[in-house]
Amino acid sequence: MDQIIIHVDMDAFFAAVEIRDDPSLRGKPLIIGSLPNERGVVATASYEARKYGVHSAMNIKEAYRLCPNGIYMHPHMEKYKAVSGQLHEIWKSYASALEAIAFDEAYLDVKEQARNFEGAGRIGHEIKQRIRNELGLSCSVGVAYSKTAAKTASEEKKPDGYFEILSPEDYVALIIDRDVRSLYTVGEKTARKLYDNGIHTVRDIQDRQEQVIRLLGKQGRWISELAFGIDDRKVTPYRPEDAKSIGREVTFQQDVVNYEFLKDVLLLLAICVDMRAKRVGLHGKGVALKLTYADMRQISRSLTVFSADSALDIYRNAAAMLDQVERLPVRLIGTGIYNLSGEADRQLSFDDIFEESELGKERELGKLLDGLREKYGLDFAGHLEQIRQSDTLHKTVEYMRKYG
Ligand code: TTP
Ligand code: MG
Repeated sequence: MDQIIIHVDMDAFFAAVEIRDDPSLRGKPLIIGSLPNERGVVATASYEARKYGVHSAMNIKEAYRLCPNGIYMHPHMEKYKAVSGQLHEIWKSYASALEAIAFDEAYLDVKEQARNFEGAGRIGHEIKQRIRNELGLSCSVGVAYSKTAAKTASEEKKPDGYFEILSPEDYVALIIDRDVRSLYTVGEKTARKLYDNGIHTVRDIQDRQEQVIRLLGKQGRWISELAFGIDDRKVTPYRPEDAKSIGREVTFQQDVVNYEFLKDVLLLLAICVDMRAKRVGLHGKGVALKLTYADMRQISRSLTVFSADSALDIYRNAAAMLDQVERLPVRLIGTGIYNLSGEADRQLSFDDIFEESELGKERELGKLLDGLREKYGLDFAGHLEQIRQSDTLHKTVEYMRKYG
């Protein structure tokens, strides 16, 4: 047994913190996000609200239609961030490596501390107990032999859950008849490709490995392995606050409401970040997006990726995260990479998985820049080196806004 991994995920995190701080909310359908009369989406909902069908990322109007008697509240990010810090302190004390993948969610490598799965079970229960006693919150814990299995385990008995998946055989037995989307990295797009070919369940992937690999290239190989419970990814120490990162941001002279324009800006920022990373010889495994809204509220999103070794990777991931946020006027936007290391991940790189060559990425990037040139009448490709300078970047962005 190479690894013993615990995955912890807080239950209805933002909502749970609000309920803890105002017990009169307990037992009620609580929706954190926009208010029904605003534009925007649901960040999260209490389990009582979920019974009405309300869920994260749902349009707030739709949530209100389903749950008109719910209590609607804006998020208090500073408060959740503080709780996240307290969670880290607890988690850290049990792990030789801690990989925080969100405010409320982390992988812990507990092999040294636990020695065996019984020990890991004790640690898992103790973490739940301490989070309840010290922070007044509930979480779900998964104990497993791999990251994928640990995440699946923590979801299994949510909320206030505890579950173990101790071998690839147990993992496979659990998921074999589930939809292909229960496999890590299988999102909507990949799933559709599989469905179109009559591959619906994990069992189908097992039975038709060759076809899956033909269809999806190296990603196909990866998900075929996952379908048999194989996942050797290590817990990579990461704590958003401490991580070394490379980032670029711009503050606009006037708030921006056009999100397509924000994406164009992200492309330039991604190029700057990538140039810097290449210059210092660092590779990133996470992409972050940062926004300050006109009301000074700041949000950040981050995503662990297999590699962020090209401007295109950074841009695509940052743009995808931008698609998820509340569409309010924006004062500042930034993107960056984190989880830096001097070596590209040889185990499993983005290229291995998606079989997209560096050349392909360069071409795609070229196309995107051509798009900008047409839209704004600026020859970006020839000026990338200058755009790297903060002043020029800022001027370019303001120019684009005026003439776009
Ligand atoms: P999740 O862990 O996905 O959700 P949750 O903790 O609210 O509920 P559960 O784990 O019990 O299913 O996300 C953690 C927090 O991140 C969540 O409380 C709010 C925030 N969030 C958003 O703001 N937008 C989103 O689309 C999602 C998924 C989460
Ligand atoms: Mg959660």
